[in-house]
Amino acid sequence: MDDCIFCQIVAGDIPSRTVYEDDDVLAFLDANPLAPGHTLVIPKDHHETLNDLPEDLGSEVMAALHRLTPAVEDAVDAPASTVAFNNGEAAGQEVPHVHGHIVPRFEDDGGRTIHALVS
Ligand code: IU
Repeated sequence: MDDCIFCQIVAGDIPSRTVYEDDDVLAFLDANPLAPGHTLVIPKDHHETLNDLPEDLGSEVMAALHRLTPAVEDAVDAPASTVAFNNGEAAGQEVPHVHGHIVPRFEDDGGRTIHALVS
């Protein structure tokens, strides 16, 4: 989709800091991180929400989240992370291209919850 910012990142038209890439999935650092290492994991193909995502591609995204979550935690020495999708505009999804958040969490980060992802 020409006007989708994440599709433009996939195409390389907008720079991002790539964390991981394969044929179907891209992971990159969030431009406005809630914590050091805040990473977004997206399917390269444009799908607006999880509801629109073919199951096999959803499995690819989940597999990447599964592999990347401990790697991101290790990279920033975080003991935990919040892993979440805002799924649809009313749920706080601002970019209409499916993306999972990996937000590293720390003992002293104020006990923020998943609601921190909803703007
Ligand atoms: P949300 O779940 O749709 O609310 O999250 C969108 C995220 O995309 C949010 O954390 C933004 O900081 C992030 N983001 C980005 O990394 N690069 C961009 O160019 C834009 C948004 I626009």
